Amino acid sequence: MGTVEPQVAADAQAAVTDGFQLVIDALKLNGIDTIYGLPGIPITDLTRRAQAEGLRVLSFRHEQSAGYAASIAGFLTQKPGICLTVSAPGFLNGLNALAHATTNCFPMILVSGSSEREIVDLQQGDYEEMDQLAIAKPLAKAAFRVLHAADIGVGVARAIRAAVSGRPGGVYLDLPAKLFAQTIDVAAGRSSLIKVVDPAPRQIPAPEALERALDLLRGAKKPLIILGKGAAYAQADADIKSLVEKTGIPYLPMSMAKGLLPDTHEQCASAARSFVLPAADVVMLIGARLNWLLSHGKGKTWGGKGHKDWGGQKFIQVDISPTEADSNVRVDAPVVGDIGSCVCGLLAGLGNWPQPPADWLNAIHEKKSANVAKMAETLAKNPSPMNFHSALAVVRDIVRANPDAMFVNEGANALDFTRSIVDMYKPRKRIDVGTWGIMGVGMGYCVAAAVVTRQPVIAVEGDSAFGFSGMEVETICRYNLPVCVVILNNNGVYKGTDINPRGGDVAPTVFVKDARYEKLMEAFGGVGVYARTPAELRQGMEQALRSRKPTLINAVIDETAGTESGRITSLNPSAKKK
Ligand SMILES: Cc1ncc(C[n+]2csc(CCOP(=O)(O)OP(=O)(O)O)c2C)c(N)n1
Ligand SMILES: [Mg+2]
Repeated sequence: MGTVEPQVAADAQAAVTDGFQLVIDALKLNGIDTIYGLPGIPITDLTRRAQAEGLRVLSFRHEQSAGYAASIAGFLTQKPGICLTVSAPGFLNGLNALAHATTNCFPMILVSGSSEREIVDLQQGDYEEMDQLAIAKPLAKAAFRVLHAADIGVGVARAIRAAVSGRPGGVYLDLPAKLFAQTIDVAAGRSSLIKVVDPAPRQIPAPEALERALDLLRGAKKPLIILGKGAAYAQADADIKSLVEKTGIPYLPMSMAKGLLPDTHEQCASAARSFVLPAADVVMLIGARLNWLLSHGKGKTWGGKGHKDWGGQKFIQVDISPTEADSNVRVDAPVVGDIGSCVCGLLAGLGNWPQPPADWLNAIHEKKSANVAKMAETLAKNPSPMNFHSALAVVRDIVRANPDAMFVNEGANALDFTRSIVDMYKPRKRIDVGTWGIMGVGMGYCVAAAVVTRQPVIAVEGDSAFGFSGMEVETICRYNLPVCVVILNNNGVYKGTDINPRGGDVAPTVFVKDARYEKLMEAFGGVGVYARTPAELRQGMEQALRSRKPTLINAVIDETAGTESGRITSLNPSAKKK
């Protein structure tokens, strides 16, 4: 019988599982197949074992990029994007993305290893000592710590529910080093795991709220619909399109809602934005908040006399959160529920819907036509050096020809001009700086967009914006992702012409002149293109989309072309001083 003994021992050994394994099992059980992270103590073996178990583990050069990737994966998939970091400094590098996810309502879980509780709590100076849970809490929708292997299932389940239910957000999950090596009985481990049932339950709006909203909208003389990224997140594309088309109401897409209906749709009022906002009498917000991006629903943008005066509009607000209404101005008809259920309810109640008054539609049409014609004239010019417009006329054509490509955008002028010039044709294609106007999301977004959608990715980046995540071009090359980065290079932040009046150092907004960013991509085996004309840019982009090779096009833009802060010059305190 002696020969059987090793088998018994092996069985006995196999009859336990550990913290590493339970974390992996819990994620897999809940359909999570990708981890965005950066290895090191105490999570290196978690990344190795996750990969060995068939999870896709994408390693970044900086946790911030991994975090942004996870956050946008959450936006695109409605499943929490997982960012995995080491303790203290790694955790802090990921924290920006966690806060970004919470602010933008993207479901994400920052999973971070942490140091020994006993030492951290007595502040005895552990390796990478930090009370991470306390620091994460105010920046996250929820924050949890797991101390026992048997609780990993509950911890992961709670994190998933918190991230995706109701208004989605960033969740922090703290896993101390000791947890990973803890062993428990395999059967007990298995039964401790939870497959989350209905993680983001539908929230049905009240019938009277729908009726109130429809009554208000029906009586409007100058109705307007504003679609926010909450509407894009909801994946209720067909119903949203149907609601807009059946009501015949003009609509404005917020930046990341572009493409929910094609920007070329006849009801799209983007080209007449500064006309419709002050003129509208009833505005229905769908998954859009009245924050700074909509001038808080008041002030001159909305036809108010002073910069804080109400313009007289009545608002209908369709939102998942009951506390969103009245955040800035009175909301006369809040409709609270998930966007899909709300839009479905509104559609059901339309009945014999009267089309909006013709004079309203005609006035918008007139403004639109005039502005579109003016823009066409500007875009047709071919100045030398190239400016934002002549470069973006090329990008606009390429996106029109490749409507399935994902589109990443950050910068100031590089953002604002692109948003207004480059039309989107399909939902959730455009991903950008979001609620905060944050720089640094670029390359992380590119990685996640390529991995999640398997579509080619086009990124239009300011040269400053690109710098925040530029090292991730190595990540893009390593995973051989079909990403075409276009840097609109104007030698600096806003423009490259500032002068330091004292001489010596260059001005704070100015970079090295004629920097050759394309060589960064070549350094890792990708394709670099130096483009000084629209024709060279077009050729580079077409080639990149054909080859699906990682490509970086350094598009040289007139360094005098930008304006201070792009389109938000008015937020600069110096502008307020006047
Ligand atoms: C994390 C972060 N840091 C700083 C800023 C301030 N900021 C706004 S736009 C911008 C860069 C603008 O320059 P660039 O990307 O080159 O765009 P350009 O206007 O030159 O086209 C900066 C630094 C920010 N928004 N986010
Ligand atoms: Mg610039």
